[in-house]
Amino acid sequence: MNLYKNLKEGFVDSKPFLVSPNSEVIYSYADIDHLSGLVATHLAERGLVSGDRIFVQVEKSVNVVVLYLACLRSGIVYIPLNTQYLKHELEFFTADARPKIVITDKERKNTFERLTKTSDILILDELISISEKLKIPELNYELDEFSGDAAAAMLYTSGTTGKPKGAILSHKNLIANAQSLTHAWNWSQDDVLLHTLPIFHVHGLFVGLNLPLANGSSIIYLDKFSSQQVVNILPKATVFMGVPTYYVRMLSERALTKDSCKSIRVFISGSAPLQEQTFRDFKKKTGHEIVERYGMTETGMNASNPLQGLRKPGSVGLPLEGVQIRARTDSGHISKAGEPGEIEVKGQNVFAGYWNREEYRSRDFTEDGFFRTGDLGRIDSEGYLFLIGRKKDLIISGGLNVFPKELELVIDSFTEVKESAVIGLPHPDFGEQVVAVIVAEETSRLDKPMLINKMRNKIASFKIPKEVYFFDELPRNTMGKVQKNILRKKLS
Ligand code: MLC
Ligand code: AMP
Repeated sequence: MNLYKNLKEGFVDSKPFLVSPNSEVIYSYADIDHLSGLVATHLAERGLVSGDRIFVQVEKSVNVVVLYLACLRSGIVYIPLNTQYLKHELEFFTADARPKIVITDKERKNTFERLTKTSDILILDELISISEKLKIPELNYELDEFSGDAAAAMLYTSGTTGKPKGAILSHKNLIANAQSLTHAWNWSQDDVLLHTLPIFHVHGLFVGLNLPLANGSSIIYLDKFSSQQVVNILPKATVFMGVPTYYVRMLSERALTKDSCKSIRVFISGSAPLQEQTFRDFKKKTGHEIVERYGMTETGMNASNPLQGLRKPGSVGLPLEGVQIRARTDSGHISKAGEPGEIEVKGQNVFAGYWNREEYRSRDFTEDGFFRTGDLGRIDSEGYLFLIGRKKDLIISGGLNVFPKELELVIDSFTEVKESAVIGLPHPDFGEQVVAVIVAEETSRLDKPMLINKMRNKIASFKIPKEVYFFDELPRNTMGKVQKNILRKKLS
């Protein structure tokens, strides 16, 4: 089994694969197949073999897509990293994953040189241009077969301990997800996806790339999301997908009208809760009901509202083909219809476990093989899943995950701070915003700008608190645990 081989069955050689915003064809399917073959050959000549791990921290470009495909076809484990991650964060990933090669941009080369002495560090654009010079006839490159369980990619997701964990996604997992989504969203060769998401997360990488690839459809490829640009380009596309913040921002564009959305077959939202108000406002303005779906790094996509049939506002829909979803109450039994509980999922899409954490398997999975998601929800009598909260202490800001524990560890390391609590509060643009509550040492003169400044060179900027409050003490329960619900109530 090889995801690339599987995707390739959908390729239509003469068709445009990547298209620029002004409709120029960047790569046809034949081009991308040839070029990714050359890069795979070049990586093999450099000594990379299937199972080797490769770090990729680069700005979004067409070259990253080529690299991703080259890795898939040769079995190299692709590990994308958010471009906002700084040295302090990368230090952990490098030590944990021990990649054979780091692929990065010129500007980041120095950082990695200081972090690792054992990994080769290559500049993406140089790698691609050297590979292009190989001029090896494309048919010389054979596609390898692997076990379906072989790792295709590893994506870091943080945890309640504050330490990130590498979720290993196999070729089988990614194939299963591309197939179930093709079916659920009726994807076809005629589709044109307007792609504006970053490609270092599940959403933009696996949903946004694998689905068009599996179906030979085209992608209008933008380096980043801009509501104005998106609304202008919508008439050239048939599908748009994004996090709820994208839809909130698009709603403020005057050019977003029923007419500008005429060619769109489906708008898809995920990665964070879509407010019912956004769903309704969008329908009023465009005539379209956004299809909300539910996924996560460890599982890919699990559920989606249907294309045909009722799309329930506030619900993330029905289980995708081949995915089982259930809820488990606090007392440990499987929830009845409507009864809230922790969401558990099982299917070919679900990962096998975290990198180097086999000992936690029994905590992460149930005895009968369901993954415990840490999300709280209820399933109604018609099988629709409603997410109602999270068991895990997690903030999702503009579709990006921030784990409070990680920030609390950073803040508490400052000598001016006695203790801290980080919480999420509603935000009109990002859905949730990061807020820090600080108990400062008595003699310290710490204020918000000083704190932010100190955090700036330690953590990615999207994690930096948007608000900071100073308290004399934190509310605690009788067990000594900080009562974040009280803080949330007080500050909202
Ligand atoms: C950027 N900033 C954010 C932020 N994004 N702050 C909080 N939350 C965010 N999401 C900060 C930057 O650090 C910077 O701060 C300032 O905002 C401006 O940066 P920018 O890059 O110009 O921002 P912008 O382009 O407006 O980006 C916002 C965004 C982007 C919403 C377009 O964050 C985005 O594309 N989010 C999508 C993330 C995603 O792909 N999630 C999928 C995860 S997969 P400063 O201080 O430096 O100025 C997953 C599974 C699933 O969850 O189910 O899909
Ligand atoms: P990540 O770890 O980045 O993959 O984020 C996964 C988490 O995002 C899930 O566990 C959910 O908490 C959340 N999520 C994804 N899709 C949705 C959605 N449609 N509504 C609410 N939360 C979502």
